[in-house]
Amino acid sequence: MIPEEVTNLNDRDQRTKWFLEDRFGLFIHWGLYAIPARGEWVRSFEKISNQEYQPYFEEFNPTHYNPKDWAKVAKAAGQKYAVLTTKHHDGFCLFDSQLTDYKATNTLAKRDLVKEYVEAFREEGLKVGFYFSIIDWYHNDYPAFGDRQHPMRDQSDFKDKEIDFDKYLDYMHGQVKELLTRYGKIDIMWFDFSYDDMTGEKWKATELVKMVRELQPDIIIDNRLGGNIKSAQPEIYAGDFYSPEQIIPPQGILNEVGEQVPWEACITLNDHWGYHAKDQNYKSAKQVIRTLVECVSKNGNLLLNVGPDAKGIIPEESIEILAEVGKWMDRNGESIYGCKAADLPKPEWGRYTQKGNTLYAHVYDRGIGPIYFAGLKDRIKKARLLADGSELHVFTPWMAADYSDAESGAFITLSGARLPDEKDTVIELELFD
Ligand code: FHN
Repeated sequence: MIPEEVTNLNDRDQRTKWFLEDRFGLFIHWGLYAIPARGEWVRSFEKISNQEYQPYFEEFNPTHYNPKDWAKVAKAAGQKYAVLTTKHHDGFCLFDSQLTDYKATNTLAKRDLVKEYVEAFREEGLKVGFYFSIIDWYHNDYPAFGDRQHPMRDQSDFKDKEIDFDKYLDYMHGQVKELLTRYGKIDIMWFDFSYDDMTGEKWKATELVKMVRELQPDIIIDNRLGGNIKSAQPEIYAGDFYSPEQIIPPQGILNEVGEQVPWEACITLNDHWGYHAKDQNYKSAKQVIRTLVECVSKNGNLLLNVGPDAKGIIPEESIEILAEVGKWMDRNGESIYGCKAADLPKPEWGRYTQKGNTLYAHVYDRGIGPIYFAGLKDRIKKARLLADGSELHVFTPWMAADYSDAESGAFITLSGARLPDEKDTVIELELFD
């Protein structure tokens, strides 16, 4: 019998089935911080008080916000789910919370931006997730003085300020309840983030997660409430997936007894989560594709971020990159969706992903001569170029016969000196049972 305070790993496996199928999602960081346009941590980095930040609340009016456009961009990119910041650390609510006046419906926008996001993304067939900051720099009862990152962390007039943290937790839990009862079925709850002693039961995390699971039994939760998702018996609040950030783990994520742990790397398209007007350091579509392949080749997901501007528009650079990724996904998505690591060492020329008896060779380096598949001699039933379905032949050419271990390898010759797709040429290999 699994104690109530421990995650039931079989239940977790059931909850995350769709997540391991979908593999690719869109992260959206949007809020008042799009106006100063220096990233979502501007309040902390520049020690901006609530009063100094208030003009952005008064001004916020995203006249061009149309989440239907956002949903179409995500769908065309091959993304299957999205996660929107319903409230970031600045405490501003994009949803019509009844627990605060600090919300989008009280700005010139006069709209429940979360409601429109949920409806638009569902209409395009994408699953919807909520990012929710458990940190709140606006709330009167959130610890400020001496905190690691609060904008007022070294303001002396906050030093002896009395706070009622339980009152803050009632507010925080109450907003989670609003989000999970007002917008229909929600697929992901993306809490962010625990630090120092602000972790686990400090947030009353067991109570919070029990409420989440009662309200939305199928929802999946990230691991940022605290606890140890890599334990053999993780706390009930340790989450359903591990959430590396701005990094791809060296290999898949295993728990302490060697069992796979679902994981999702969250990565920015440039160097910022929230809109930053001067940040033009965008990754290429090739980098994004290869990052996605690397995640899947290690049993993981990719949550790729965009930061819309103060008008509600996703930057053109982001849209162009996502569109190019989408063109590749149109032809090669089978090598991503529902795939996982192959039981083969990483080849020199690229990476493998696998789904059942079908192996996908992601060839990045054309090299010279035939492509060599170590360990696959006599195992390949047929080979096709995934993008166009064209037949490829598996045979050992005369010049390859000298390979010392040619007995265990297979060879496929690609015509020409360059790869058909320099970003990632995928060869579909149907293996014998
Ligand atoms: O502080 C946040 C940050 O602004 C951003 O939301 C990332 C995305 O995962 N999470 C926190 C930093 O780890």
